[in-house]
Amino acid sequence: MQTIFTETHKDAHSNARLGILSLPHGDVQTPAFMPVGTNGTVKGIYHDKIEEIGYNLILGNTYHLYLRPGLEVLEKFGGLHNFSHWNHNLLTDSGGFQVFSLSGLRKISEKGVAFQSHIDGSRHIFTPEKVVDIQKVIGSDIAMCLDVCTPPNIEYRAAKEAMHITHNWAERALNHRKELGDAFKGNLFGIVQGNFYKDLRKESAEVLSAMDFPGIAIGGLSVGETTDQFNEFLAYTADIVTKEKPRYVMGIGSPDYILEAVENGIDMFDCVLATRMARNGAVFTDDGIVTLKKAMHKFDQGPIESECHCTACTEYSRAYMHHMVKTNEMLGGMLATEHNLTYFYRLMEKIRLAIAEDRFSSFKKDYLARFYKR
Ligand code: PRF
Ligand code: ZN
Repeated sequence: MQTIFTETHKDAHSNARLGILSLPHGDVQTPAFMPVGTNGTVKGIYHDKIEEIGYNLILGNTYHLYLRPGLEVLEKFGGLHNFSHWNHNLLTDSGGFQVFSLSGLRKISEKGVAFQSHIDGSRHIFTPEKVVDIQKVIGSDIAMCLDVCTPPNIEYRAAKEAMHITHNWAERALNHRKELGDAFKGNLFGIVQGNFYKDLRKESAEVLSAMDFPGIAIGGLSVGETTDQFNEFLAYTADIVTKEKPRYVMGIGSPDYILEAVENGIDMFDCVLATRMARNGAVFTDDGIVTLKKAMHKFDQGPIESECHCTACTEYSRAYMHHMVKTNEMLGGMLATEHNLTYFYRLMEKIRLAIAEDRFSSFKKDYLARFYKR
């Protein structure tokens, strides 16, 4: 297996680390936040803008892209990079999570998962092999294994069974990936599960770490558990998962969760939070989340944030943003999206600088005190 990750610096007082992730469409500085582009587009923003902000790794979803536009279209265009005109890296989630959260009637067996489309009710089957094949057609730079993500508070037996199926699927996906050889340039990552049982988390982290994946994800966190539970299981699992490979926590993206993950040596994360909140007129600042809809912004001539370089902050007032959000104008959502993605990119830059200067823990403490002070 080729090494795609180099740790370039470790923080002196925590497990936070800097690294470089080498992917087919270029190197990515870590820790990295990845914007989510479910349907092959990050909602409410041009690809050019995402690139201009500095992102060179975004997400897509196998489940959605398989259903629409479908593999025939993607094949005809030679993959999602060409189809969507995105020339940087793409990571695709496997559908393991989306089938469970979105689709109707689903039946899971050792073989795979049968489900009904949330769009038209049509019936489909995902097997671990097929999901690798779909991600090959998409042309993913990082492909994810099909897994079984379970909600908190399920019984031990069910959690254990889901974990065993996930391990079995990981092995099959990896074997299939090897059969494809150089015909597929993407890196296949395994996913740790195990619900909220420590012995299962330990077993899953060890089993996945021992397998020949170029990177490992920790799944099944931030699925409705308490923050204390998230912190406890994140730290516990991260401590066991191999540190030789890039480590990705799936589906997290509030500043407090990102900082917690970075402190535990996590290199990558993704979340719809920044973009979804923007479409609802909620924008991130160092003093917390600002709800643009509120009447207090009606006459405010200042920008969302004076130190931000995004279009909203350099060209428009809070009052105009308030007006656009109140009138449901598309541009309001687009500008707020650009602001939030700019904010998260700058946050990651600040985090990387703090690690480089061995002051990550104090950065985290100061940042959280200010962000959550109200
Ligand atoms: N598995 C997959 N995708 C995911 C998750 C998971 O456990 C999560 C959990 N936070 C988000 N996205 N395949
Ligand atoms: Zn801004």
